[in-house]
Amino acid sequence: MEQGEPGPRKKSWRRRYIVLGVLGALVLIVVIAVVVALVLRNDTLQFKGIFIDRCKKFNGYDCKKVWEAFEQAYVGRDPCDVPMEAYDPFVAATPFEPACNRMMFWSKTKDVVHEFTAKSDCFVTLEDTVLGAVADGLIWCGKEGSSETFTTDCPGWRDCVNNPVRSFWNRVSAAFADAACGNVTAMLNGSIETPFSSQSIFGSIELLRFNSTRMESLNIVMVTQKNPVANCTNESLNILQRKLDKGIQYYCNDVSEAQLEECSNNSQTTCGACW
Ligand code: JS2
Repeated sequence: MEQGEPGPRKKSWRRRYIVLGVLGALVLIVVIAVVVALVLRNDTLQFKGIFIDRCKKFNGYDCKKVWEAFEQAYVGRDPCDVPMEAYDPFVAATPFEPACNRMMFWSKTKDVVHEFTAKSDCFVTLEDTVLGAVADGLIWCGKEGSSETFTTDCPGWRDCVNNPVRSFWNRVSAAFADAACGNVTAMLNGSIETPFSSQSIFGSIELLRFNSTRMESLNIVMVTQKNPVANCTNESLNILQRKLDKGIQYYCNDVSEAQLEECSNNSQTTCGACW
């Protein structure tokens, strides 16, 4: 044995350290993989729990079936390859009785419209039905090769057109508009230059599905604040009227937010018009 070369005893210890090191690394990788799997599983269970709790607030639905019809649209798929038609089974699993003369659409007025509709049963928005309530305010997506529902690292609204959230809202908005009947209301924002946009969901999907065989009128409520930027004479409303089914009567009222608030506080008993 040459001078300086480790002896057999030292070699065997070095071999043991290497084996222990490799084993340690393997154990660490397994522990990390298990923790990640548990976190992802927990993500899915948490999201599913919220979804089903919300579904159960509505009578007459098999919420397990509704959940399965919802998740089949995106689970295991590229999160940029979920077309709106993927949610057709979900829409089929959540039929709802249209509230003729009480249906409320909106655009750029989410907070004020829901503050208004929450105070009475006079109006119903998509988010007040099981169709919209189960996913309102939530983010979700799937990934190829995974059976989990992810709530982080999902594509944003504008990252790709066919993402799970955008396609969901496009599809359920279409279903809600297909059921629009009687005198329908839509709340628009008088604090922006263009209260009606052809690119919005209201302008590109819902308005185009309003049908005079079911609908009598569309009543625009232009919500104005102290310094209104737009009102019922705004040019964008001419574009809206050109797109509206000619058999549907069109009305528009400028209403201040303060007037809405005062009226909705009083209209808890009777659904008198607040405009
Ligand atoms: C609800 C969400 C979320 O008439 C309304 C509703 O029926 C809605 O579904 O679609 C219309 C509003 O969309 P629009 O005209 O594009 O207005 P906006 O204020 O620019 O967009 C609000 C977002 C609508 C779709 N949407 N709706 N609850 O959690 C939700 N998340 C998104 N993306």
